Amino acid sequence: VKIIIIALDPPPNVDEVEWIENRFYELNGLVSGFKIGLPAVLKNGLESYKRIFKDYKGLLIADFKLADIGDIMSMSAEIIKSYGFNAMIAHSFVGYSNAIDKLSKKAKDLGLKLILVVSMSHEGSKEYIDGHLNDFLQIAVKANAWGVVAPATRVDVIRNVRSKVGKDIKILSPGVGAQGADFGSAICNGADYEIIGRSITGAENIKEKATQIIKTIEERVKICRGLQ
Ligand code: BMP
Repeated sequence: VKIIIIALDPPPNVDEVEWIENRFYELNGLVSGFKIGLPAVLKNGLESYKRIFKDYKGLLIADFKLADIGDIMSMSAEIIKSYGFNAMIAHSFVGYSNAIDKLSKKAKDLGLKLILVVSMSHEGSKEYIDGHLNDFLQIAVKANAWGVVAPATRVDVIRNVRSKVGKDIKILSPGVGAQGADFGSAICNGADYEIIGRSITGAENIKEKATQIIKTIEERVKICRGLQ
């Protein structure tokens, strides 16, 4: 079972396209999918990524964290689709009416998976975002979201999300590795996927590092699920 999604965020001072292409070829058979964020596209646009990911059958997530009125997010969704993505991430704090409702309908029409941020992995998530977790989860359920993002750095939040959304919504969880949470901790607490960036993409031997981390996760999950 593939359980990780690679966050492709090229560091400064590299050729973004080459950096991504190299990591895609190294990792593509090992992982569930890839997530592309703003650092990858702000300089060079999306054109080259369309070529790199052409024919890729895994998850290809556009992580531009859309947060706008519904009509404008829907325009972005059309462009996201046209570049070959099959999933996109939006913030839920914009609310349902004339925002996520429209985006959700557009996602359905386009065949794009909609993933909503309901909590975040950094400290500041506790300042405002986490106080609205229940509201955001209601939006995710109403919008028929394919998935939600919840933090590996606070596994109590993942447990809470899982207890409220049931099994139907995927939980994608960043925060393991570079941000300090243990590999496997998110899945052990109810997440479906761990999103991993720098601890794999910054390694000297990317493939070896990914293989090692996946093994660590699998072993930890076996133990926490009581299969060993
Ligand atoms: P890393 O493993 O390098 O910390 O990468 C985590 C990835 O997850 C980054 O692409 C970041 O944008 C994303 N992310 C996050 O870290 N926390 C969140 O709450 C939501 C995210 O999308």
